Amino acid sequence: MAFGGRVGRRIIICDGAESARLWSRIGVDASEELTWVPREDESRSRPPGFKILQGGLEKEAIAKLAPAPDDEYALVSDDGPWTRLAVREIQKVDEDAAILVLSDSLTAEDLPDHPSLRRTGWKTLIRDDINEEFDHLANLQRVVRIRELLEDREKVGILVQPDPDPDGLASGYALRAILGRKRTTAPLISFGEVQRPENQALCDAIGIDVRVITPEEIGEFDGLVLVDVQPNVFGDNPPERICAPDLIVDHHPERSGFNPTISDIRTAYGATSSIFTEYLRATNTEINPKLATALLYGIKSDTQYLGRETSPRDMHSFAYLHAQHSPALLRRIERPALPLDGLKALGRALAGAEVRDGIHMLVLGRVREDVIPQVADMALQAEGAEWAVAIGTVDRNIVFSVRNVGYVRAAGEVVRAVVEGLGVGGGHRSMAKGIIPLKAFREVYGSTNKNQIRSALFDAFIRAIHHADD
Ligand SMILES: [Mn+2]
Repeated sequence: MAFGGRVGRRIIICDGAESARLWSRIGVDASEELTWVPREDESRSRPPGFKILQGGLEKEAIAKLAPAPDDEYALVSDDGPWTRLAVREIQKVDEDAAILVLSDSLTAEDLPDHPSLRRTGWKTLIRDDINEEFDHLANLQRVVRIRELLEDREKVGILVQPDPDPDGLASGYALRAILGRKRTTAPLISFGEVQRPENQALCDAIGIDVRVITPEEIGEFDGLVLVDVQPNVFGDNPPERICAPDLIVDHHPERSGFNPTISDIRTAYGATSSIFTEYLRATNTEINPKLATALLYGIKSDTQYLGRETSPRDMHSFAYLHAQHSPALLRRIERPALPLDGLKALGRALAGAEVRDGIHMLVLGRVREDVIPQVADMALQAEGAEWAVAIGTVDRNIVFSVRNVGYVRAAGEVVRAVVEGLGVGGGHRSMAKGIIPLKAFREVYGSTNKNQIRSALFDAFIRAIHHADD
């Protein structure tokens, strides 16, 4: 049996003129053969495009439609006995025919047993689409107001948080597209530069630049928008201009005491990028592959790949963007090119690799910081590894990235225990990062050579991982 593309017809059988007219309104598909079974009082009101099945469904009526084995059927009716009869008549010509019942009032109990039968209702189908359209409409209205508010401004500053993350960067980039502005008239601004390597990779891949400004320079902008951030992030006493911006679009818990002209704060959302995806869709703004990739990455990183605080809205936007994004660009962002000396350091570390007590620890020596998390990702693939720890020296710090298989103690907790009293660290269930100043490490362990780092951190990880069992 081959399940190739079907070549059969769709035979649509409507119970009465009303259901036939409903079908003809949704548009007639060339592969559909429309059949109308008149009710007693409506023999003269044949809906256009419909064949008539005179005399009801009895007396081998279905055979008159010249059914073939590949044909599919739809029965449009709210009448139980009519539908049961229709199914039985179809079974006579094709015992395992595919049958769709379109009805809002019939339930599974009203329908006969038939293996390939599905039921759905017009109202459910249309209701979902109508609700979605109303959502688009509400978003459209918000964007219309935002555009009106900002259209006469010469220079709109799009303020993201200091050391902006992918969600903020993508949202700011999307807002500029929605406003139809260029980087000169709507620059992304921040009080701190983009620091994390993967965020820098996003900026490089997409072509996003962030201008670092001082609080005084806020005065150059006659329009100010806060994206993925609220004024409280800028200290206890943020500049007055920041407390009364033109617009705030964010998903963090709503803070009071500020006076934006317009605010759209949706705390149920996992990412501000999802809000901007809705704005773009509602206004039919073109989402090119770069923009789609940036927003997709924004949602992905803020929700830990749709795992944390993700709403169905984020899922919807993610699925929509996924169809438009560039996989090559996304790879460039998520897997930044490794420098050769980083690869050589990895080679040396791998030469002595071992998995002991479920921990695969690789000590890289001095490397560029973004090499460390990439090595940790890879190291978890070692046979028997439940934990991967990649350790490198960056500036005056020991920096390490931790990954685990997910069903062990949370990585963030383990790292906090490891760095306690020595440095800083934290993270989530299966990913975490720690930083210990070389000076602090030397004070406790005497030396900072690779062997000392390996043995001291290995012992600390063993203690932290098994601490939860106490
Ligand atoms: Mn965010």
